[in-house]
Parts: sequence; structure tokens; C-alpha cells
Amino acid sequence: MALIRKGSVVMYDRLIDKIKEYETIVIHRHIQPDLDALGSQLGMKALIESNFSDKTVHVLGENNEFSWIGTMDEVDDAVFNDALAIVLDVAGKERVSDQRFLSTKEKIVVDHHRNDSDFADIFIGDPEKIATCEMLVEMIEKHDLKVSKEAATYILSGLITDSGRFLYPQTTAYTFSASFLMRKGADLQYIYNNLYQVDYNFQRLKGYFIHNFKQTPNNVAYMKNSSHLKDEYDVTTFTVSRGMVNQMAGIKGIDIWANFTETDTGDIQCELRSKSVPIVDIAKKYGGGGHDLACGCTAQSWEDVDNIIEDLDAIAERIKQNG
Ligand SMILES: [Mn+2]
Repeated sequence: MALIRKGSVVMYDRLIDKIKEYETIVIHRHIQPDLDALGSQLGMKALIESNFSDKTVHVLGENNEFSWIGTMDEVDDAVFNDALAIVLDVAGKERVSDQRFLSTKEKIVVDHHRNDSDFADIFIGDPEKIATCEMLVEMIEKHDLKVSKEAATYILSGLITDSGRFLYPQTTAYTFSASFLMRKGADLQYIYNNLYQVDYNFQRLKGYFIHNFKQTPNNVAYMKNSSHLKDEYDVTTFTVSRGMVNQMAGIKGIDIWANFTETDTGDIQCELRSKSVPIVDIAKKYGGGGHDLACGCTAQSWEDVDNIIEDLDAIAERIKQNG
């Protein structure tokens, strides 16, 4: 595997060369896509179509509640055999949506997570970027690529969401240098109009979380959700898990918060968050990973969950002692 890390001047050259080399390109991203996954995927497709002629480009994976940004293609298995796969916003094989990417000729990963890849032929990684879409911004700049109105909207949507609407501390001047996307016609109103619409059931579930979360002795906020909760509120496990974790964010005196959600198969999805002190080592200890301040893992039992909560509480205790 060729590993291309941040700082390399040729960072996106290999990717551009490979795009030129192939006629058919399939673009994948992680399961349960967020807007950075979808925005970078659809953005990459739009960029290839505007800048490289005669390419057939397909976007693959499941559609979900973010499909207002764009929908996926349906293709035959045969398409993959001679194709180049570009995999975005994910580096681990298991989490790639539509596993047919495995039968492509070559696989390139572009990802801003702090993970290694178990399948990439070329791995372009930059954990300092706030979003995979921000890596696309750099690629556009370095290679002076043409950007359509559509590409600009896709890429901006990923920047907005992975930065928490430009709220998270990893937001930099570079993040705002993507303002050129507005000059390219990015439809900011379309993005925000869709982002700020919530489902009735989502809002009700939010209320449930706000009223019912618990705290450890050192003020780690947490929720333990049985698999029935999603049925009660008629939402997905993902909504209960990832969608609700930040209902415990932004509360004075709570620096760490976590959301534990039982799935239909009985394992427990753990979403761990911290205001400023890294907690990713806890996620890793239990077989997971992610970002320093936003990470997760899958637990096999509620006893494991209690151990995770204890570990988080120990960190919270240290934060308190250090003032
Ligand atoms: Mn991302």
C-alpha cells in the first residue's frame, strides 16, 4: 500500500493520475453516510465529470435521510471488474457501503479519520482536515480543477456538517478558504433549509433525552437505550445513537458525554464525546476508534458499557482535579 500523508506535495497527484488512467470509476463511502460522506462522494463524481472527459462514474451505497443532497446509482456487478474504486471518508473495509468495491482493479482511499486502511492500494490520509470534503477543497486548489455549481454545493454540505456548522475547534482559516465554493454557486440556502428541518419523531425523542440522561459522580453524562426505544419513537437505531448523543453536549459542568444504544442483534453502539480532553483511547480500548473528541465502539454487553462509563468517569475526575 502506498501511504500518502499530509504535507506531501504530490498528495493528490496519484489520485489524479489514476482517474486519468481508468474509463470506469466507482465511488464509495461509509455505511450510514453523513453529509461529509455523501458530499465528498457526489462532489468527487461531479469534479471528475467536469474535469476529465469520457469517464463513466458511479456513486454506490445505500440512500438515507440525507438523500436530498443526491441519490446513488444502481449498477450491475460486471461494472466493478475493470473499474477504479475511490473510497471516501472511511478506511476500513468493513464499513464501506456496497462491498462490490472489493472486486475492482484498484482502490484509493481519501480519508480524514485517524485510521489505517486494510484494503487500499493508495491511501491518502489527512487527519488534520475537518472533513473529507476539505481534502477535496485542497485537491481542487492544488490541481486547479473546474467546480460546477453542483460540486460546490455537495462539498460545502460536508464542510458545514463535519465542522458542526463551523463550530468545532478543528475549524481553521483553511476551512473558511473554501468560501470560493460560494463564488462557484454553492446553494447554501438549499443546504440549510434541509439541515434545519427535523422530523416530528426526532424532536420528541430529543425531549426524552434531555429529560432522562444520567450522570456519573464526576459528571459524565450518559444514556443507556434499549433496542425498543427506536420503535417507541419510530426512528432508526442510528437516530437514537449518533443522532441523539449531542443532546447531552453544551451543558455547563459536563465535559464528557456518551450514548449507548442496543441494536436488534444485541450488541451496543457506543458514541463517546468530549469537550476538550481526548477520549479516543477509551474507544480504542474497546475495539473502536475515531476522532480525539468524537469516537465510538461496539460493546457486547451492558457490563462492558459500565466499564466504559467508569473509564470515562476516571478521565472526568482527572479533568476536575486539574481544574
Ligand atoms: Mn467525515
